[in-house]
Amino acid sequence: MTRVCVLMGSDSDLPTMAACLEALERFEIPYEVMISSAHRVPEKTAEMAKNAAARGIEVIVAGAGSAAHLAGVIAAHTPLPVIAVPLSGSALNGLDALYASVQMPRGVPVATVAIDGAFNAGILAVQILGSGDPQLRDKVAAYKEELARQVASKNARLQEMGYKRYLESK
Ligand code: RP5
Repeated sequence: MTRVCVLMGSDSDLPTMAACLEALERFEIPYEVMISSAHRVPEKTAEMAKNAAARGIEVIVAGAGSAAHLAGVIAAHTPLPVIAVPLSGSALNGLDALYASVQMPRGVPVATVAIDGAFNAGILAVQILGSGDPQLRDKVAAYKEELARQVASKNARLQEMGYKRYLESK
């Protein structure tokens, strides 16, 4: 059953938002991915948000650029946790989308990741699901251990090679 709904304001967002899907796939989370704009199809977007919980969706990720109202509008219409991915590509390089996403009014939070931080949005969605799913939580813990191993191995190489050879070998 689909657990995460990944939305984006335009197909031009898909190249960046694909990293969110990769993160979900890494943890074998069933997801759906859709284009839905808070400005261009406002009624459809609101309807989708209102129905998401009843369809079994547990977390919604919304990526949008410019005056990014998608995540906020979704959050207004659902009791589910909503994660925003502010996207760059605008004249303001995503600062506009970051502020629009993160500066939500009291009572209607949106968890906002970094500009273009789609992979982290996927990881955060997995972590939210993992809070009620011990097996998934263990997988997240194993993933973090893998990250730590990668740092240790890079550092060992740096110590062994020195920075010049390390840079040349990259
Ligand atoms: C936003 O406007 C979308 O999320 C996208 O980031 C941006 C540009 O959309 P397009 O004009 O490429 O469709 O609503």
